[in-house]
Amino acid sequence: MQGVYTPLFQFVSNGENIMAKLYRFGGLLAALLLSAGVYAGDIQVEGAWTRATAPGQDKAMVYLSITSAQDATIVGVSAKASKTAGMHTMEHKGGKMRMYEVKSISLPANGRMVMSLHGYHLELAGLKAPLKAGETLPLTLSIEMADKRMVKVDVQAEVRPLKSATQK
Ligand SMILES: [Cu+2]
Repeated sequence: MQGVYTPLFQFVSNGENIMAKLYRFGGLLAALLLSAGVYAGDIQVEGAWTRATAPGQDKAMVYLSITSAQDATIVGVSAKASKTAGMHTMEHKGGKMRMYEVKSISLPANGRMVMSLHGYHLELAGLKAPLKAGETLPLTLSIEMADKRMVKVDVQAEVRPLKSATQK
C-alpha cells in the first residue's frame, strides 16, 4: 500500500505545499465521494415516521432508527415543511415527562440508535401546512463523521394517522 502514496510527495518541494496539496486533494476526493453517495451509504436510516397533525397543531415529532458504519454525530436537522427543526430528548422528572433540546446525538459505529416516544426525537416547529396521513415528510439530517466530514442524509418520514394501531 505504501507504494501507492509515495509518488504524491515527489511533486512538491516544501512542507507547506505538501499540506496544501494533500488538503486540496482530500477535499476534492471527499466531494466526489459525497456526490457518489459513498458516505451516505455508511449511514442507514429506517422506519422514519411522524403522525398526522391535529387541528391547530403546528409541531411534529419525528422518530427513526439510524445506524452508522463509523462513529458519527447527528449535528443538525432541517425540513422545508417547518420554520425550525431540532433534536429533543425526554426526561422523566418528578413524575412528569419533560422534553428539552439537544445539540447533537452520538452514533457509535454499528450501534443502532432508535428514537422513541420516551427518548430522542426530531421536532419540527412552525409547520407550514398540516401533516396528513399517507403523505411523506422529507427532512435532512446533517451528520459529522469521525473524520470530520459532513454528510447530509435525506429522510422520508411516513405520516401515520393521528390515531394509529401501530403506535409504539
Ligand atoms: Cu420534542
